[in-house]
Amino acid sequence: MAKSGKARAHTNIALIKYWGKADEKLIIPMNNSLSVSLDKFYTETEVTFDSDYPADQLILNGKVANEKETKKIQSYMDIVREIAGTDLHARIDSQNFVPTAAGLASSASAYAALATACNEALQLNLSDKDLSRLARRGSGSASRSIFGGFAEWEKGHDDETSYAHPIDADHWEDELSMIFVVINNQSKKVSSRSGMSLTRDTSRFYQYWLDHVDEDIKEAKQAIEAKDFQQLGEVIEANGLRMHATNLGSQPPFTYLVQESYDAMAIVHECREMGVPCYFTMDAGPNVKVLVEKKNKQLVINQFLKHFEASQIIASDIIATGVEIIK
Ligand code: 2P0
Repeated sequence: MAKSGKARAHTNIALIKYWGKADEKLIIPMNNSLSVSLDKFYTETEVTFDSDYPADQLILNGKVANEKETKKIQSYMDIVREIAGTDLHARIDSQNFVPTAAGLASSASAYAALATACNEALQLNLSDKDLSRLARRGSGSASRSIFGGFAEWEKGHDDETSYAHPIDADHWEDELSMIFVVINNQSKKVSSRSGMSLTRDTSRFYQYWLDHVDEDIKEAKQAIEAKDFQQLGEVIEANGLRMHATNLGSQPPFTYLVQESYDAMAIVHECREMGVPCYFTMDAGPNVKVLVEKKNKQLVINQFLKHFEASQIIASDIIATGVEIIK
């Protein structure tokens, strides 16, 4: 008899970054990270286990996935099967909901949704902590997408101890938004997986990163507790830039940032000079994400619209709730 489960998970953006693994296979990070989950970007995944299926099959946005994507999912499903004590194969039907085809689909929402759907289908009754651990095995940032609002991924030291938990912000997340400045990158993409690995192994600045990231986590948590937007903004902007600086110290050096990324950062500075607080962060690509208080969202969007096309600017609120089962 077929066993099915369907779940929705939202993507998250790290405010204090995960950059480098201590264990590549188990996906144990070198440092703690802290994120917010976004309302507008999410993945819905239905998984059906059936003894009639000879192998796992992945359907992505209605199309059979390519060999590389299918192989990655099959390795992940081997982990699920081991935990569940089953040898059933599955059909995985996954839909990404992003406002434009701007490359914002993320492995964070994908693996958080898949882990949750598997938990439901196989009736594993995993706790949020164990769900976060299971999502982590697919992609590190997915450990944080189990939760809404602010979440911290504790690096831990092994499979048992490395998982995320929510940070209680007393509903402060309801007052915040993130503005995405979508910048198309013509240059060859360095995946986050290979970028963080090269940096950990070769960057002359990596030890400095490790030595200071715990201070950033502590300061960000203090700012959340105090609902101090300026304090949070200053620490996340510095942390993001420091992550990108580690890439410049790698052998060979590389960067994800392009001229338009710097143009967007300059607009954030201009907004601050106008007395509107907002702060940027960038991940393994050229897009710039701007954290802003909801009350100032439109002002900041208007500043960006003077320099960028309307199609390049997308705003999302922060979602307070975590993964959901869809019946
Ligand atoms: C983050 N990034 O904390 C950091 C900041 C990108 C820059 O997590 O190898 O897809 O699957 O564990 O989670 C992107 O990397 O990497 C990421 P894997 P993942 O959000």
